[in-house]
Amino acid sequence: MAIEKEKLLWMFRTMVRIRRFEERVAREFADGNIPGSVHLYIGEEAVATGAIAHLKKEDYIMSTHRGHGHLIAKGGETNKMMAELFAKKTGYCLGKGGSMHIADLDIGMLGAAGIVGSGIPIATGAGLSAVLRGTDQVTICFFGDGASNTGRFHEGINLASVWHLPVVFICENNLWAVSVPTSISLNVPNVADRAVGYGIPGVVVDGMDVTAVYETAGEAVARARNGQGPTLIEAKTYRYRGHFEGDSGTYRPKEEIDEWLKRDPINSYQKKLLEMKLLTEKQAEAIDKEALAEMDEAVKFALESPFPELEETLDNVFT
Ligand SMILES: Cc1ncc(C[n+]2csc(CCOP(=O)(O)OP(=O)(O)O)c2C)c(N)n1
Repeated sequence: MAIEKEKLLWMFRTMVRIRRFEERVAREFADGNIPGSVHLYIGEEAVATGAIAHLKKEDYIMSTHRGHGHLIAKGGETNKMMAELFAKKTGYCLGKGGSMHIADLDIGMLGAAGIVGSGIPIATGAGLSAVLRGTDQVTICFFGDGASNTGRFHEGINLASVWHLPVVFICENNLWAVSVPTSISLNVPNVADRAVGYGIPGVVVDGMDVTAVYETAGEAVARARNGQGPTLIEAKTYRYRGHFEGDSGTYRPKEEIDEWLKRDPINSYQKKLLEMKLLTEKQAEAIDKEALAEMDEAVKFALESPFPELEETLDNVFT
């Protein structure tokens, strides 16, 4: 699949922006500016980027507790996301939701999801709604390897399969669900192997290679848009940080971490673009500088924004 230069550069810029956003969140969390819990996406940037690169604004994504990268790739605002993490009134949920409740319906981002696996049936529902309304909207559903061991995985994918819904299920297999390795939680080599039980295609892709993700997701999105039903993609990837900020991650072998660090999705993609002469070192530096400035601006916006007023505590609280 030939990829246009503009798209190739968008993917580079998007991955850099996600990385710089997450690094800044790590710093602000350590400085005590972010209450609650945050789960960072560093290392997994190629998955959201390569897949969402195929979506239109009106298409949907369903995210997870590790959702900042998904929102950025779908076109979300880093100012509003940072403000939400800082619990400020200008944030996506007016400062009351935090990292795991961010949604942006204007760009089809249906929401992060703190309950593991809960996004899977929601994505199936979004797919059903597109069919009932007669639109060609596609939904991409992101979830982890841990989520693939919940009942919601079976229920959501089975229904999407029997109703041929336009949903692409993408398992971000980073090998660990908190401290539980897939070697003791899965009795098949790949999560994608489970697709056979639903009669849909199951594909494994290198989640550290954004162009590989782009190609695999492209076929799945096209199938979904053409009424051919769902696909289960498993992107093999790795989270560089602990499960959440504050988790030292000592349960993971150092050799394993080192191996995956060598395959950094941004470094390897930058190298590829330089070799293809689609990017110069100078342009790469400029993109990085821009991303750093964007995150400075996001933090400034968050710091300068007010907290919600006490009288607003129960506004927009439904349950
Ligand atoms: C239903 C439910 N059970 C347990 C938890 C606690 N928990 C939060 S994240 C997580 C692991 C999720 O692993 P995975 O789906 O592989 O995603 P990853 O964190 O690796 O991105 C667990 C067990 C939860 N939030 N929801």
